[in-house]
Amino acid sequence: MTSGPDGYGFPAPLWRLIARRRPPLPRWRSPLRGPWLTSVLGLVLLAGLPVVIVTGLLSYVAYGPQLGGAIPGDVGLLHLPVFDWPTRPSWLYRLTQGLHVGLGLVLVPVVLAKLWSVVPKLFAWPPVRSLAQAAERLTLLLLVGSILFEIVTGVLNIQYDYAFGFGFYAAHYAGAWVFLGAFVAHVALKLPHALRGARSRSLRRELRTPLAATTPDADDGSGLVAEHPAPPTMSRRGALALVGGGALLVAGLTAGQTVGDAVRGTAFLLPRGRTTAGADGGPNDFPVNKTFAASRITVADVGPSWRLQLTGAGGRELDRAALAALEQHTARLPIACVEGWSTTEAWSGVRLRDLAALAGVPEPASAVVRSLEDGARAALTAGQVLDPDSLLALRVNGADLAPDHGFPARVVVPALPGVHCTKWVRSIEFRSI
Ligand SMILES: Nc1nc2c(c(=O)[nH]1)N[C@H]1C(S)=C(S)[C@@H](COP(=O)(O)O)O[C@H]1N2
Ligand SMILES: [Mo]
Repeated sequence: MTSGPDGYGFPAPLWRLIARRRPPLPRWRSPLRGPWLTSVLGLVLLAGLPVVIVTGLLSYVAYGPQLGGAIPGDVGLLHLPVFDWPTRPSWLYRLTQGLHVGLGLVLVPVVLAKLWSVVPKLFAWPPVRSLAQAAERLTLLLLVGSILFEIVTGVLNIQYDYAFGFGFYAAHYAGAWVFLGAFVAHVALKLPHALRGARSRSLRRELRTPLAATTPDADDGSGLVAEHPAPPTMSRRGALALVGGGALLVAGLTAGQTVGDAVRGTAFLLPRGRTTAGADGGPNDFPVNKTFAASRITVADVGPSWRLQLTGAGGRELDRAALAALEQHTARLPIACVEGWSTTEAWSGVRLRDLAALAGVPEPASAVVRSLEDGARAALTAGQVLDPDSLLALRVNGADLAPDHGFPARVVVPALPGVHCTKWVRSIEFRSI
């Protein structure tokens, strides 16, 4: 836009000067850009993004910040109201984290289309017209910057590509708060416009309007509509189909990582998770996160000399035969990774609550599990130790655990984030306070 109705508060001669000095910025000409398309895409994001935000924050809680289990540990003012993450339903984290990653990926084409639809505003001239408008542009910078940052860090993380050289969790968590603040401000400012924009055309009629009958929106001063629109090369329904098709394609390429089994092969965005331990179709044939080889544990460490150390009121050591002689319990439980993939298997072993009783702490306040792997450690809440399906698993699907899945013993707890289902367990410490 090269003229302002009243110069936006600039003295008139100055305004004319600035307006005439417009540098050779691109002139966007798509006739599809306008309040209707931007509003429709915005309302889709308004429905979907809160789910991504809430499930992301829930993942932070599920990691157990109260037991020092969350990353980043010290979040200063950004701490959430923390509660003990439940163990029921056992697929709770599988659902919340599957939604966080899955829906987050599915919405990427919608976010990109929304950015495409508003890009002329980035090149508005003059760049700043008033204090209020400068403030609004600043929130937009934070909004766009943070959502792109969250998408890029999130996608790199699920591909195990730590190219960014800083801690993923701290960055993604801080970015989430920037996004949340900017998103709330943006919705508060724009919701009335979005509702009006979406009502400016009938969706049903647009879905029946072919390319030949596609006309530009009327210029409403929103800065979205092209001043000199080019002839359309695509109808609005075509644009929606393109975005929807992109979202469906991403959904199709993602769903397999949590639906699992036969369709896991279609999960093209699933990284190393496609590696499986053991024979094809065998009991240990399901995704492996860190392999035994990558854990740097020696074969001797998991050989006949392996002992489980239990500490609590007293100390105890059990070898694998002694563990296998205790009452065994089988439960079908998911391993649900923060990266969005999950797999449900039948695990057998000793109940954690039986081990707590053996250690002389039948009512533990918490427990700390340590692995043979250097630095691998996880804390469990009382509820997670006492759930009747919480196991120190020795076997999976009727066979001994493969080394890649944590032989000699691993923790599996219903609804616990996969990262805390410690493999190659060395010790469990049951704490009474
Ligand atoms: N000792 C140890 N335990 C671990 C891990 C690890 O790297 N080291 N990875 C965790 C993560 S992030 C997940 S998702 C699950 C995956 O279990 P799986 O490899 O048997 O599928 O193991 C968890 N247990
Ligand atoms: Mo994980």
